[in-house]
Amino acid sequence: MSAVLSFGERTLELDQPRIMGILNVTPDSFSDGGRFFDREAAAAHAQELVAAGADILDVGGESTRPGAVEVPLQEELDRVIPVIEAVSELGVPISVDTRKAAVMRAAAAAGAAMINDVSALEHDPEAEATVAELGMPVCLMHMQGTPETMQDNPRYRDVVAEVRTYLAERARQCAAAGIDPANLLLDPGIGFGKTVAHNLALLHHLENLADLNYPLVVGTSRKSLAGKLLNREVEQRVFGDAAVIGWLVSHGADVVRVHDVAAARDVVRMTQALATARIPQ
Ligand code: 7PM
Repeated sequence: MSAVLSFGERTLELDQPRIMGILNVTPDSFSDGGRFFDREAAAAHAQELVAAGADILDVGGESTRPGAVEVPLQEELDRVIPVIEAVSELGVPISVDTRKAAVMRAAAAAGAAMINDVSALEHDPEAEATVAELGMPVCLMHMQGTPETMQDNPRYRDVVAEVRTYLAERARQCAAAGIDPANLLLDPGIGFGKTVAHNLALLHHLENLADLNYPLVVGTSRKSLAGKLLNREVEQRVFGDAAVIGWLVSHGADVVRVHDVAAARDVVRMTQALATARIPQ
């Protein structure tokens, strides 16, 4: 039996790999010099992602790229809340990528239906209780260190075992804090305090994480994995990323978090057709 995510009256069955489209809310896409993201531009981009086959839209106003410093609360609110309001009527659940409880609350009030926290609800001491109260699905992601310094010298004794143990433990703690286990999704956090070798090991052993029996989210889109392995600039990573998505969905990923939704949709369909093929009678 496949898991089902429930977003208020809407549900999303994870009977096939689902696509989480990343909605751009970066400061360089701000029209007025940096404070308020252009609602029209966001809505247009969101519509494209949905038309291309996105099952969930992920809106994040906090850059967690390596070296990034924390965004002040008000600035993060100014970035994401107008965008969530503008896109929450598209018929697709909206996830908010944030580590702050106040942003989670405001995003939910603006129409968000899911929380995506790269700190697995550890950054803000109020986050666990907030998510328990909101009663929404939440993605718990593994990260070693903090975005500012995480890529300086990532080290593990056994990256697969450590990420697995961490995610299992966070799931247990979140359930103890009152979050319905049916609302938990797990994510190995590709690129978050990990070298290319660490990322490859996690992807190679993805089944190890899939068998924790929570829906598994994985995001590799445009990350330095394909960048370093193939020596490609950000805009030239589509084929590398497509290969990774094929691997992910044939090794237990339930949700792939991507920028290029149309490419991901095709890869998911082809991989599913291959994985479920039978000899015709
Ligand atoms: C700049 C560089 C901005 C990198 C943003 C990023 C993940 C995530 C991100 C992930 C989940 C990106 C990252 N990555 N949430 N948020 N899983 N659940 O490449 O892998 O989008 S931010």
